[in-house]
Amino acid sequence: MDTYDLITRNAEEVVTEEELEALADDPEGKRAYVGYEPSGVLHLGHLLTANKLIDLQEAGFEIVVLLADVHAYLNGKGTFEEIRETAEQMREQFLAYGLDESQTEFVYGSSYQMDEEYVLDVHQIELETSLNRAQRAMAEIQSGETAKVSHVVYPLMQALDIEYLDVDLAVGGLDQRKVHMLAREELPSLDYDVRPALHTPIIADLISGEGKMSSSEGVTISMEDTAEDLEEKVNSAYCPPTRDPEPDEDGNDRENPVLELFQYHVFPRFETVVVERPDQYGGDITYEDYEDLAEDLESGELHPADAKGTLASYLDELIAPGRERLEELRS
Ligand code: IYR
Repeated sequence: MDTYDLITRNAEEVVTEEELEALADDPEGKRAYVGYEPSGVLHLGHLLTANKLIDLQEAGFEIVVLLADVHAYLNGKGTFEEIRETAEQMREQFLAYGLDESQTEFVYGSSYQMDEEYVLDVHQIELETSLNRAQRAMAEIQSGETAKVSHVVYPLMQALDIEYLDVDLAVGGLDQRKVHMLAREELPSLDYDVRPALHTPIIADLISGEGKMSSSEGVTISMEDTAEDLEEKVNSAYCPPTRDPEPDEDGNDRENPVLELFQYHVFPRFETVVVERPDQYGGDITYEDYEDLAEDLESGELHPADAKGTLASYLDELIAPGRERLEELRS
């Protein structure tokens, strides 16, 4: 796979393609980052962006993981002390999951976000940005019903992080796009450069196949799940054997969470996927790419129960090292 294809595979949106192409032409020593509000246990939402970080490492990028402790605090996620404690666990789980330690720098937001220079820049960008704009940028990130003053400072700081961490690329879920757009618009007013952004999709809820899968709503899969939990969750997942006849507004006719998990979580991390079946049901099938598996499921060649069993065991393999690390940390 060429570098551009590798770094953009499974991305929902790239802003802009030309800027990403320029990075792909010369990736050595380039820096890409994702920020995470610390939480004790990683779930699939975190792992989706982590998969992209692993692709970027394979392409030669250096990775910065921002442990966004101040942002979590501004978003009402707990006391500063509590947040700091979970950040360390988060770092350990990312490393266990497969980020290459020698190519990953973990940075606490609080290590520079209280510096005088940063704080003055926050105030300058506050002066440049309308209240309305900042609130809109937070619509998909804000936790809690009531918008607090902290919620409008949050996206402005996230925009500045791009400059202060000296990164060439900002990565995030599609829920981060409005913050990245705000950054592209406002950083030049502080004489800082615009950087490209890459957004991963939001995966459908496991059970309904709609909306987003996150820890706060619906069912998600996390680093804490045992093999049995995974089997149970995957077995109850929505998995229509045929394509949805009514595409959603993006023209997507395939909101099958089982297929999405194969596409975004399993195939990027395994060269081949083997569905084990007894001989009387056709024997094992080996897939080298996602499309072949999706076609077989949709044509009836692959039974949803076999797809689900296979999915649960590959997910188990992916999360087992992180799950073990968490157990060690807690004992
Ligand atoms: N807004 C992110 C957390 C975050 C991301 C980046 I990139 C930052 O520079 C700061 C915070 C979230 O919703 O988790």
